[in-house]
Amino acid sequence: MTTYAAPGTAGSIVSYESRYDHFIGGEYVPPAKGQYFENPTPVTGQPFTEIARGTADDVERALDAAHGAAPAWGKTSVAERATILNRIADRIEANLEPLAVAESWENGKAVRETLNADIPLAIDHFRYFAGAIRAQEGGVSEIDGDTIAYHFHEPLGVVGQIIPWNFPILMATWKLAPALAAGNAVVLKPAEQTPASIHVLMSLIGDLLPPGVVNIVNGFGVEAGKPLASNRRISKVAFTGETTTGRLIMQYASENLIPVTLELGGKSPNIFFDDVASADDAYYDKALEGFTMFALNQGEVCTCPSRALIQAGIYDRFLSDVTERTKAVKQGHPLDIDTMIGAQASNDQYEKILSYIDIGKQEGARVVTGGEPADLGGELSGGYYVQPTIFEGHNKMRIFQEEIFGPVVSVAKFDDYDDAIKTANDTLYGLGAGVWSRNGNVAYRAGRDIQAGRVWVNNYHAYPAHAAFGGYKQSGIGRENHSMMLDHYQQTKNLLVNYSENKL
Ligand code: TXE
Repeated sequence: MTTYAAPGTAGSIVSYESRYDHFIGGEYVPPAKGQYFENPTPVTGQPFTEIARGTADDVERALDAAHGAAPAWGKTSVAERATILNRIADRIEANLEPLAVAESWENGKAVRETLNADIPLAIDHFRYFAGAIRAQEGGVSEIDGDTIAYHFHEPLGVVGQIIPWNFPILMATWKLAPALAAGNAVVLKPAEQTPASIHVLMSLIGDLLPPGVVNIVNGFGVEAGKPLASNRRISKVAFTGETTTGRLIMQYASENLIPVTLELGGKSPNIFFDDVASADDAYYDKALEGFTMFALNQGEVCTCPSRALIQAGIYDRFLSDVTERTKAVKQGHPLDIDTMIGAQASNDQYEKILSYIDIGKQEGARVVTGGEPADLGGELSGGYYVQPTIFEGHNKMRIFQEEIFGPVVSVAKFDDYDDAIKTANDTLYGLGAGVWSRNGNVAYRAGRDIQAGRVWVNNYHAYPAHAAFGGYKQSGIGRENHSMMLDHYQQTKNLLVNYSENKL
């Protein structure tokens, strides 16, 4: 068994600074108001570093730097930008283990996930957008024999980005890679729960970018996020977070008439049709695994398959098998490579999840397994651990309708195809969904009938860089990943040229 040494202890491959300022114009800048806040690790609940508490003055300073850098950056050749993005990817790859440990320590997630998913996906994302911008072409329309309409892609200029705490480095990457590829300068605000991971990342890649192209302002939502999102000096705002916060971001943006992309909450259905259990084979095993993915990343995923719908014919057997599988999920120290589920990212999130577990019990849902905080003893007693929990109930319950964002799945039975689709779509959200069937026609039709931006068929929780990701309904606006994301960071210049030398 491998256990990485905790940052700050002997043998650790990560050392955090004792304090992180803002990263502005290529250097570390103390907060204008001189205030800092403590950053605890959810692994033990103990503070491990302190962070500059950003305010509007810091945002303005970062915007000054970004505006200073944007014109030159926007004029670099795509080959040059692609080379820089590839260098960033290489630098991250060379530091995969320290970054994985840094993110686990700050967020509480299992290091096997950061090593095998979060950081490799971030590397691939930078490489993908390096390629996508090289491959992008403009358009030419022949209006008549003398007149041509050229369509050029131009950057927006300076963009604002606000990210959450559930995948700090990957969420920063999803925002930064397309924005930089398209030639924009950025001011990014990390979540107040996980800013240090972003600074560990910037300490590794900051020197690869011209000063001012990427600026990081730390701080809280209203104090630092609002002055950024509502600022007249940004040309676009990209946000990932809660749906209610997304509404505010859109209000701010409407004042300045700038575009928004929003990745918001979800309550994703994961549907298992009867034929899943027609044989006891590798496919059935994969489906069981697909169910337990509700606990992946401690359930702190906007596409968490938090509503499992199981067809009546296999209901008892399937629920029994997935319950055994869920009980076998190893919960423990996030830096132990065998750990499958670690700590919730913050005390607030821990309390929120436990309150939803209480709500589920009060609503009359049956706890099939879990349903309690997990006390792992020793130094982990101060951390934020929750048992993977399966509830059985019905889709009108709050635990089926509201985003819990924890390792909690609510299970209901369905009779036939129409019943499954009706229940799946009976939600405010439309971010992700899963469909499990050996019958290609059923799987295809269900995939088309579910109102969600991403439907996984016979798999779940895969996030390749070249597959579009985003929400229907109240799960958001716009898409991330895929080359179509470049559209959200560019504007089209149309040059309408008449080459005739004759009089009009
Ligand atoms: O989200 P917020 P929180 C959901 C999840 C979670 C809940 C609350 O259900 O339990 O949201 O999490 C910044 N102007 N998701 O409170 O507040 C904030 O500082 C500008 C789903 O963390 O939306 C942080 O950087 N910015 C989600 C970011 O917004 C503001 C991931 C997200 O914080 C702001 C995270 C304001 N007025 C939570 N208020 C997903 N879709 O994956 C806050 N912020």
